[in-house]
Amino acid sequence: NKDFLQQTFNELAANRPRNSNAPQFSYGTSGFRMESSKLDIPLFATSLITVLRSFYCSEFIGIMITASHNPPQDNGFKTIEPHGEMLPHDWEPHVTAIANAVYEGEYLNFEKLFLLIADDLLKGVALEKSDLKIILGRDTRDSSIKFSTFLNNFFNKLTFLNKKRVNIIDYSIVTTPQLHFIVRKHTLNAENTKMDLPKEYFDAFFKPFITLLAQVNIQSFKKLVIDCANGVGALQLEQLLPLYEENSPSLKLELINTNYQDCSRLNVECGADFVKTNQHLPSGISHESTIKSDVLFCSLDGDADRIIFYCLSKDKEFCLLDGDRMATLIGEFFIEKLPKELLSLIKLGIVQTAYANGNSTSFITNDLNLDVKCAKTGVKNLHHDAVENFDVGIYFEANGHGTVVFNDKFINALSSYNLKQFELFISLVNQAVGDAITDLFIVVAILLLLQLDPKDWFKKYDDLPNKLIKCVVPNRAAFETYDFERKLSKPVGLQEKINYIVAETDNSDGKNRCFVRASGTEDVVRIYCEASTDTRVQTILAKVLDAIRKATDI
Ligand code: G16
Repeated sequence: NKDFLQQTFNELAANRPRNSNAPQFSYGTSGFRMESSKLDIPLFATSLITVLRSFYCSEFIGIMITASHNPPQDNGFKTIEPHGEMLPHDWEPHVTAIANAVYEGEYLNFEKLFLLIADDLLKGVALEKSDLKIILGRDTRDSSIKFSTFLNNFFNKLTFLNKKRVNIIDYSIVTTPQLHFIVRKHTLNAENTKMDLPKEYFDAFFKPFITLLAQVNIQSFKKLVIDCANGVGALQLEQLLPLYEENSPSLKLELINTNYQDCSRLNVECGADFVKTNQHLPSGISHESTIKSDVLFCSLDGDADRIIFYCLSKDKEFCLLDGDRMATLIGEFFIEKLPKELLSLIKLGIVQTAYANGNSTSFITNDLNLDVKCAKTGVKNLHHDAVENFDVGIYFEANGHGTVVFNDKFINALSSYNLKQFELFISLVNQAVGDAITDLFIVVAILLLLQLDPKDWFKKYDDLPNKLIKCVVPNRAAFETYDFERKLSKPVGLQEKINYIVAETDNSDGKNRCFVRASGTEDVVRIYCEASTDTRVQTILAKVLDAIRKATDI
């Protein structure tokens, strides 16, 4: 297959500059992600690492084509492991290296590089016995169809040339968490043929949700308005709604921003990222909804892997119920519903990132008395830390991306108590990955089981005023961090300036906090700041922005 691979790579790389101006690709926070016209080489690199990974694991490997919260013109790819996790950290540099093959004379050094990597990674793997097993999924973006067609053609051609058995299962348009779920299901069930994904997914999570709803008295709120970001979440929830209504629950569901057919509207003025960053309602919320006080709102993002809740106070003020609030709510629910004796046997804790509001971290430590860990941005990092540190690990990024993971020790301990409703509750959790739809079920179930009004959920603690902004810089790779991304080691001298700005702005209560890091999904650096007043936040941000501009000569 060597010639075929080299030829494909050369074709895709035909326009790649031969000098140091060639773009540098990086398999970042969530795989490759950028403006879709630049993605040909990253797509090829992703398909090759998937081939190697499938041979290595001798199992199905998934590829999801999505740029999630990014604007409609972007796209991206990430691979999914047999049990639903992300690509292992130590394989990331290899896929990055393949994408960054450079010219040696007339030819790209791709072939040499790829063979070296393949030899190294597949040492000791009995290749003659392994078949290629790949599962594909995509979001609703226009460019996703083109990439999906390339992958299908490419893998099929590989079969033909290599006389290997290739099993490609294409699930077409799915949410990212659904693809994680189905890859895991194929592996666990040793299933080699296409499954009925909507049925499997809804049987696993939706049926227990309906059963739970039938057991509770719906009082704390009467309606849930779901902003679908004009993405794939709309398509999936529209299939679910009639089934939901068949059971005539007294909690009404209303879907808004459901135009997934028009990709130009994806994530525009709506969706989880928009609501969290701007801290206000998305477009499409009806006046009628906002005047009623018993309405809870939520927003999914473009591929339905994150969710943000919000409600309006009696004075119609916007109350954001973000990932920090979901983590604390779930923590509180476990503490309240599990017997003390059981809690004393297990390690229950929460994983956050540097973006977590300082007051949420204090609430976890001081009010919930739970252990809290900080991880680098990226659910893969939080997932890892939750599994490594806790028997029940609750992990959420402030942006609404997260889930809960349990180990066998917890499940065994739980089984010795007769807690049927709690067992039903934990079956709502998609442990493979953060999932907006199952997180929706979890949060609604907890609010109803605790009879907690969303406004009272909001009053559990006060967020410190905060703001997250973006800044376009000439080269975001020049920004390097340490201490879980809370400090910059490069550009040299910038961290000292940020420290000075944070200290010189009125900081009598020591609450000022500001950090800068390069995004792994957008071509920007992100600046986060929190303090006791909005004025302090604005002052710090303006000065830090200025310091970044000077440090990068914009
Ligand atoms: C992805 C990751 C998240 C991360 C977000 C922003 O979300 O899965 O873990 O928080 O990007 O990352 P960054 O700040 O590096 O751009 P999504 O929903 O876009 O897949």
